[in-house]
Amino acid sequence: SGKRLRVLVDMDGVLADFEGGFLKKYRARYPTEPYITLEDRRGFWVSTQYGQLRSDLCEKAISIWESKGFFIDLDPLPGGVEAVKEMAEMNDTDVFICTSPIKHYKHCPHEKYAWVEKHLGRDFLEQVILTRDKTLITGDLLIDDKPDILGVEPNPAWEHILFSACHNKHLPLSLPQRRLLSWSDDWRAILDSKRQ
Ligand code: UMP
Repeated sequence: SGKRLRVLVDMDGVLADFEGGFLKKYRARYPTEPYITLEDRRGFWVSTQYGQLRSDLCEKAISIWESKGFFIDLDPLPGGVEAVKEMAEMNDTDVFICTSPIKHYKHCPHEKYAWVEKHLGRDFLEQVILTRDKTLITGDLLIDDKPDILGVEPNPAWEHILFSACHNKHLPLSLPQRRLLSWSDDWRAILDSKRQ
């Protein structure tokens, strides 16, 4: 009983394998340039770490996700699509996919919708929220791999659950922040902990 639970689920790094897709296409396009293995990734911004490796590699990295086909070609992360479908079928539960498009808008917003249609079905397009500021969106939970989710709202409605990724797994968890280690981890218990 009580009110419905609203869960916001991030896309890149949570449902779609942004890091794996990036590295594969970067190495194919720039086979002679240095790269950062997923094991050595640190920090949310791929472009920042590539820029630290060599300054011109920042824009080469950016060229990868600004290219046509980058976002639609991302593989689903293990268990993510299944978890979101199961969540959406749960009683008193609303699920939204909350994702920030890149500012180079030629391909990304279109391909994010196309990815949802391809992997979750046409009806799921109703659940897509594209925003550059997730603090404005109300929800009980936001499952996201970005450690710091900031915007104009200083007190967002949601509790941020940090979804583990190659770039954040070494970070000490700033209490009381909770983590979801993968979609094999107990996401159902996290949802239940927020129900009235
Ligand atoms: N992104 C960048 N630069 C990076 C890494 C990611 O612009 O170095 C993009 C990819 C996603 C967006 O479109 O940022 C992150 O969106 P969220 O995962 O926070 O929704």
